Amino acid sequence: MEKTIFEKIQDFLVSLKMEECLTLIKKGIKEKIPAYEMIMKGIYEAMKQIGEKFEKREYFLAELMFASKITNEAIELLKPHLNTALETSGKILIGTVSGDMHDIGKNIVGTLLKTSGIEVYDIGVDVPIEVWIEKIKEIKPNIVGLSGLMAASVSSMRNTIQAIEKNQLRDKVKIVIGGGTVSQTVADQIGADAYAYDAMEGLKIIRKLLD
Ligand code: B12
Repeated sequence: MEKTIFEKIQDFLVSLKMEECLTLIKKGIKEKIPAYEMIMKGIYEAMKQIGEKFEKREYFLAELMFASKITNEAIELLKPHLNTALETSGKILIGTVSGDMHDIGKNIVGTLLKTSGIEVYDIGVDVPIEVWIEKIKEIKPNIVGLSGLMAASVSSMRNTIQAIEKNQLRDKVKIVIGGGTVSQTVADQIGADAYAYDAMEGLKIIRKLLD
């Protein structure tokens, strides 16, 4: 059986064939394959496989960095083709916590939320606690989304939430966490309101919190 376009995107991305991967995505766009599906069934699945290769020491940092370059370029190509809701329904401040530079997952979540009508303020990676506080005061988001992929990010998340409490901002925002090393248990332990396993679940949870 011939492989689906999503499987082909996965194959090109996992084998780090940048030009082939981006050309296929452009073809998918032309053929009106839903952009969101190309992200979730193609890119997201490929990044999981790349993560496994890193764990098995088949891939090293150079390969990971190149894969993230391809991923970010692919998402830029797909962004304009994600359906966008017309009305905005709330604001989220999203970023990767202090000490952590991983941003592919956060970027996917941000893109998906944007297309569903949520105003997204992405403050980047390795965000210091003071910046979270300053931005919460300035933007007054309904939701704060903390992303973190490393074991050390759990304590960064906890410290960020404690600072939000200390600054008397905790009752003004709902806090959602996501990323490889976190879970519902972690969310309960560090005082977040919710945990999301992936972008789609994040969207559902955030929509519920905004109701
Ligand atoms: C790509 C990658 C990198 C790239 C990152 C590029 C980039 N621009 O992001 C590079 C090469 C730079 C990198 C660097 C490092 N990495 Co790295 N990296 C990865 C890898 C392979 C994939 C991560 C990824 O992008 N996944 C794909 C995305 C789509 O998935 P995701 O992030 O989980 O996001 C989804 C959900 O979690 C959720 N989500 C995520 N955030 C949020 C937020 C909210 C609010 C919500 C609702 C949902 C949500 O939705 C997303 C979409 O569905 C992982 C392995 C893995 N299995 O995860 C290691 C991994 C995270 N890295 C790891 C390590 C150790 C490092 C380095 C320290 C390596 C080194 N020795 O230098 C450095 C860290 C630098 C730093 N200070 O951050 C470890 C962490 C181990 C640990 N438990 O602490 C991992 C787990 C690999 C491993 N098994 O050892 N890495």
